[in-house]
Amino acid sequence: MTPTLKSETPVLYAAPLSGFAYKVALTLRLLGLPCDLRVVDLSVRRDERPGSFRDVARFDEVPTLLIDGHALCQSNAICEYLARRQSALHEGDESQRLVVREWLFWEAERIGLDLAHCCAGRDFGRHPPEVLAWYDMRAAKDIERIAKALATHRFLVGDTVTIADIACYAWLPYAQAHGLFAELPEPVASWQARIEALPGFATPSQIFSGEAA
Ligand SMILES: N[C@@H](CCC(=O)N[C@@H](CS)C(=O)NCC(=O)O)C(=O)O
Repeated sequence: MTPTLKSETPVLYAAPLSGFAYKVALTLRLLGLPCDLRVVDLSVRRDERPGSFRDVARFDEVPTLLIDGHALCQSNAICEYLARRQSALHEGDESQRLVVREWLFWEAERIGLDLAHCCAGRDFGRHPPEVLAWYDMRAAKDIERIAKALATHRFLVGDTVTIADIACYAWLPYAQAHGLFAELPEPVASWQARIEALPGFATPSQIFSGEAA
């Protein structure tokens, strides 16, 4: 499939259990950008997935977003593109922009590994218990890191929500659905509530059931 042109509705290839895909779907919603959500069945072998997805998914992964003639992959790269395109969900000055990027790279290295595996380990039951415990321990440290950053301001980079917050938040509802981090420490609990009160916010189940369309 040819990536969508500027005038066309973006197409988002996603999967309901993917916090990475949810991150992009949520960012689109917060930016008020409708998308055509196409669910990819990740239980199907990679080489047997629809050609329309395989043709555009550079890493064979969701999320992949077709927008403005591009086929974009990697959730944080996609969020950066969307924030720049819409001039929203990012901080104004250069030093804050750089801090947003630092958080995006930190998220990819930590939450995108730790919380993602806490969830995948429970969803698919393929992680040995000691491996799951290791991810749980690291995820708890990630929450501590977020708590430290929020000690002095309302969001991770100042008092305005940015894609850094959305990136670091996206796996949290999935972990909580598994009973993890149900009792978040302050100030993380208030930060979560602030994100969930943003106009356009929708939960993973609202997005993937079509309830939030
Ligand atoms: N670093 C990527 C991670 C994306 C990723 O790992 N997606 C998983 C689903 S959570 C996937 O599509 N895996 C391909 C497969 O299961 O075959 C991002 O941030 O977008």
